[in-house]
Amino acid sequence: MPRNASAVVALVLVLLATACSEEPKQEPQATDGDTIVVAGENANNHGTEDVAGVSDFEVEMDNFYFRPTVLSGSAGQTINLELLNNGGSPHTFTIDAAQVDIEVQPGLNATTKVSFPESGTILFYCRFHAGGGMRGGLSVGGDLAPASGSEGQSDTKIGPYG
Ligand SMILES: [Cu+2]
Repeated sequence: MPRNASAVVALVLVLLATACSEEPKQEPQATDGDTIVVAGENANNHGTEDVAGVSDFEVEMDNFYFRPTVLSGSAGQTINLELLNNGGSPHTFTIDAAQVDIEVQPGLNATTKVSFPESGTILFYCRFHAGGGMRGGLSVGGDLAPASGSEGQSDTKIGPYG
């Protein structure tokens, strides 16, 4: 019996190791990635995407970052974001000025329509993990300074779909 039990434990460990190795290889763990300053706050950096002229875009929420971390758009642009939680914990997409606060459970998604500021960056963050750098921004042209002008707006729909 002890021998069988340890064989089971070993098999479970192998399965866990396999699951972990399926993380995207080019992306470092959040704690290993670089940190950038977005609208005056530290953010775990998982890339910047140019979304100027794009009307729908997917943002991954994971442990503990947003990918992409910075969306670079144009002044006043509106965009529909699909928030997809690929992590193992609930995460939120929260923008104080726009009164956006969406909690997404693991494996589910939600959509929200948000607008870019006139200049600079509007900060978004996860209420649960912002202290660990789970933050990002809606940036006009890649300028990461805090936003001026529009405070943003939103139209949120929550729930799994598609
Ligand atoms: Cu989170």
